[in-house]
Amino acid sequence: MILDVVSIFPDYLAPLDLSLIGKARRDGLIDLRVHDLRDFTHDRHHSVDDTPYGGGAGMVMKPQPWAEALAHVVASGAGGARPRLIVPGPGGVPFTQALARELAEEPWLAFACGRYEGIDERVYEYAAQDLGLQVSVVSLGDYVLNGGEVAVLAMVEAVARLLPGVIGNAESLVEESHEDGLLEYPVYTKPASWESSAGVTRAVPPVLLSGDHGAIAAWRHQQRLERTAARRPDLLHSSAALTVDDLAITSARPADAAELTTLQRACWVGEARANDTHDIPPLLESVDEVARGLQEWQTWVVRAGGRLVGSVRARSHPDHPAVWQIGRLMVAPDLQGRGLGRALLAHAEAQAPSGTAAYWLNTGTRSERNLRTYRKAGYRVQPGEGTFAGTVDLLKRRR
Ligand code: 6GU
Repeated sequence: MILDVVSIFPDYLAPLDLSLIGKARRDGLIDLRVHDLRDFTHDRHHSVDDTPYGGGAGMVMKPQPWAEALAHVVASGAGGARPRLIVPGPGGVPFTQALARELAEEPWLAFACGRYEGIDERVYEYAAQDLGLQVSVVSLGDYVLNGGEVAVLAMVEAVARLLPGVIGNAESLVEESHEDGLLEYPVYTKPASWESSAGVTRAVPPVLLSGDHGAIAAWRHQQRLERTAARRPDLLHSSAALTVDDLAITSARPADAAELTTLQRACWVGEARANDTHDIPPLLESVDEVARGLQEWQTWVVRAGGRLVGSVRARSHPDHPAVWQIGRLMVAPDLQGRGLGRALLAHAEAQAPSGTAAYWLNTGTRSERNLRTYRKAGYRVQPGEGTFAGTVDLLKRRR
């Protein structure tokens, strides 16, 4: 990968000669070239900045040195190749592991380190329109640095370590914070029992010494969840982090009626499409009607990060008490396919009273996805039309 960095402080990038990144450079995996912006000035004072039009504090970087520097970088490319241009700045899109992975796929990156109040806006237009570069303004986070150099150090390290051969053990790239939406678990090494100078002895969590790999994996997963909840609760809301094991199924409360109404509408739109009708109660019910349903059925809900993401309800059949009716099985559209629906269904079955002989379900004749799920769970479609027009009933014997 080719990396060009333009800065008024080229020495700032010296740390990139160290450690794994320095070795990658020596191994030829990274070709890093640092350019001094002042080499592209033509006045006696090598000035790169001037006062802002429209007034205001600070100085703005002039367009001419930047245009020349970027043109110089682009001219070094063979056969029409162009770098992707990254401009570090607090006003950019967030730099994330996902963006690092994206940038690691690029053959050539150029970084333009701004200082002061920023670079004249026309430089961005020039880079995009005249030089034909894809330009991305990228921020490390919600705080302000004096210039882009420190950000480039961070971004180059995050990107370079993803390149094949830079890190010896590719597995260590996988088991990492931010690779799958959760923070990393705590780690320990020898000695198993360690006494600090103050005379306090601290032991490694016993499970890590147990040799029980299943128990260790479960403990680590739990630690990751607790850590993420404590330090980065925002990450738990992202569906990437969610698995069925992390979610508790609880009884619905009357106050859930409004959210349930929203969720069931979202979930039954697909049913309306598949069955070519809007005449489906869960699609049309008002909040009051959903609230009444909560009185007539036992209803369970699943929340993820405060958000209601799934539900199911059940009751003994009013005329056939040995039949346990299950209905309104729903999972938020963005979280389907993770086993949440199957877990809710199993929960509803497990709540059946002891006299139950069979579980009963009902779904649209053409609701292929539901039918597949229910068949897999052991339900069989009953002959003839179901309890409601355009539906089929399904039954599963209780074992
Ligand atoms: Cl990328 N640059 C500057 N100057 N300040 C920042 C930043 C970048 N990210 C956060 N603050």
